[in-house]
Amino acid sequence: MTKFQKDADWLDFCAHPSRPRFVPPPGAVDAHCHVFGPGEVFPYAPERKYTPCDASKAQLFALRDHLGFSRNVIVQATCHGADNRALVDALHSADGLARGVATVRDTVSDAELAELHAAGVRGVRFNFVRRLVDPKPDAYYRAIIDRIAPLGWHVVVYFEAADLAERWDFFTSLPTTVVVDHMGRPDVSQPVDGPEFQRFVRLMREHGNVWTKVSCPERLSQEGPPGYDDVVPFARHLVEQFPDRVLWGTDWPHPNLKSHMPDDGQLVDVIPKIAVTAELQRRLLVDNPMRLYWA
Ligand code: 0GY
Repeated sequence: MTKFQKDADWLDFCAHPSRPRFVPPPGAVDAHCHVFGPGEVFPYAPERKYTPCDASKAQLFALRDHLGFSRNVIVQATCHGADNRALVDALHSADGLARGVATVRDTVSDAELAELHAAGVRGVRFNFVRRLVDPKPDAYYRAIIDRIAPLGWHVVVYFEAADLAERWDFFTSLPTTVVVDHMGRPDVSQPVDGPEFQRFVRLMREHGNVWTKVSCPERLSQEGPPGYDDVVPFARHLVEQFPDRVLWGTDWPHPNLKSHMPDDGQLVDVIPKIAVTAELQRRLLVDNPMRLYWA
């Protein structure tokens, strides 16, 4: 019994995902996933906007093996705020097979940053999604970048497509590699060559330090499983235009989904539809994440 009760409408992750038909190349990296708690050991943050189900490191590593992946990049989620203890614990248990993206405050000490780096953290995440965090002024994020850039870390940003225009100047001023979560969350009912998605494509075309995760069909799709076919053209476009700056992740345990919980095996089976050659698959799943997180 956890001391934190998950939200009443919380959907638990799929307990028995299917085995995917697609076999990932050797050394494949799931570059976007989370650990939650367990809340009894690693309490959820007081400022959180949701309380999830627990999702442990052991369950994450079992999923990695089941899906045929070799490594994880574990991303700090907002329900843990800037308390990275669950993340660090998972990294320490991963035998070098996991790296992390942390959340830190502008007051983080050098010693804390050094400890995170030693554990395997290689980036910080700035979350601009208003249902997940309260907004902060740009100066707050810039102060953090001044601290993490010397470590060679990058920045992961999460925002909604409608907010890109407003944040354009800020994002394009960042000196580090910038990784955008979930393709900047396009509205997939709009065309790939429409103005909204083309603004995101322009961001990547004009700024060679911007990468993206071609992840979360389950979050973006209106058609839904098993194929998530309405999301495929968006992800495929980015993989083909920017083959050296794309990453893929499960987003396990899929926080805040309200309509359906994906079968993670089906999510893996989307990969050959968005990366249609063995070479594109290798870059997406192995070369790119290894360069960013294990170099
Ligand atoms: C994701 C997506 C979500 C949650 C978070 O940090 C978070 O809480 O990122 C979401 O609710 O869209 O990537 O995990």
